[in-house]
Amino acid sequence: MVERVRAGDARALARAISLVEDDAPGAVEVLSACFRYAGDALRIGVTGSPGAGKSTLVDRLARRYREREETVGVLAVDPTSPFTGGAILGDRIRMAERLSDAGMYVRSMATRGALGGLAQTTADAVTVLEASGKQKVLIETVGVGQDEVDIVRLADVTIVVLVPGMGDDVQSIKAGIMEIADIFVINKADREGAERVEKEVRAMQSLAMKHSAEDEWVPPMVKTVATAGQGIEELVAAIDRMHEWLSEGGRLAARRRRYWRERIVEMMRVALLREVHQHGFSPAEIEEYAAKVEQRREDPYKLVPRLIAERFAVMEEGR
Ligand SMILES: Nc1nc2c(ncn2[C@@H]2O[C@H](COP(=O)(O)OP(=O)(O)O)[C@@H](O)[C@H]2O)c(=O)[nH]1
Ligand SMILES: [Mg+2]
Repeated sequence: MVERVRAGDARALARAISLVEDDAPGAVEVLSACFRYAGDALRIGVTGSPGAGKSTLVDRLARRYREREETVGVLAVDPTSPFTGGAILGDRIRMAERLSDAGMYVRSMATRGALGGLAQTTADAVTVLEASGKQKVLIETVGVGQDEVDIVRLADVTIVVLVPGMGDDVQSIKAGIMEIADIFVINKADREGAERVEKEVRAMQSLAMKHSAEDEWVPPMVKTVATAGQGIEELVAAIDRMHEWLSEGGRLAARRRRYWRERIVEMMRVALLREVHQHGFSPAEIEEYAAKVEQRREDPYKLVPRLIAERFAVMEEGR
């Protein structure tokens, strides 16, 4: 399967990502095989409020890269509508015309992975996309919860999409998004108030920059009208500049190391949880402990460490 993925076979790619998404048997082997061929793509995260125009932008960016004859993988992560699939369906239709292009692969991720969560599943899907030789991987995600911030961390370049008339949203940008933004896009610049958003972000930037180091990247601001393809060229140029900057002095490597520091710990957590699940602790057993704790026949603060110690003993014996 991995050989076919590497050859760019879209069906094999789809199957491999599904395998990973479902955490099906063989998923780890596929990922491990893919990992050897991953790491060469530029990962571009696009985040922002629902309706900001992320999908429209991603579609435009993807087209532009295809014009430059670069291969593109797109992951649209939208945890806000896992059941109705509203936005996701829209994305699919919009992207459908690109399905016949072998140099491009588009995928919606709407499921939450069993133990690792959406961020891990997305990261794993990116690994598969990279193994397929995609040069640019675009990851679209709604910038709301922690899961989404974790998804963005996996990107080499993070684009934060803002729109005029957000009002209080600018306050929430201050909170977290300011730190993760490498490039600001002010989309829907055809609407009233684009200048105001720009001014507000610049004001926040100049405050933040008083504390920043000399050689730090100053996130540029690009105004776009995604629906009309306006500003896309400037955005692509900004991404290229960021890519160049990252490539100098080992910055990209440092960024990815920082990511892996967190990811490895997260993978350990998941691996441990998996061990715990696999070595007993059936729901019935948990139910029994729950009842005992509720009846105050067990102290959970003593019970859990004891159970863990017992389980580790079992794991050791199993080796
Ligand atoms: N006026 C205007 N509408 C836009 C622009 N970009 C996207 N839209 C529209 O905004 C809506 C949401 O776009 P979409 O890309 O699905 O946003 P997402 O939820 O962030 O992915 C759609 O109806 C788009 O056609 C823009 O630059 N100007
Ligand atoms: Mg979207």
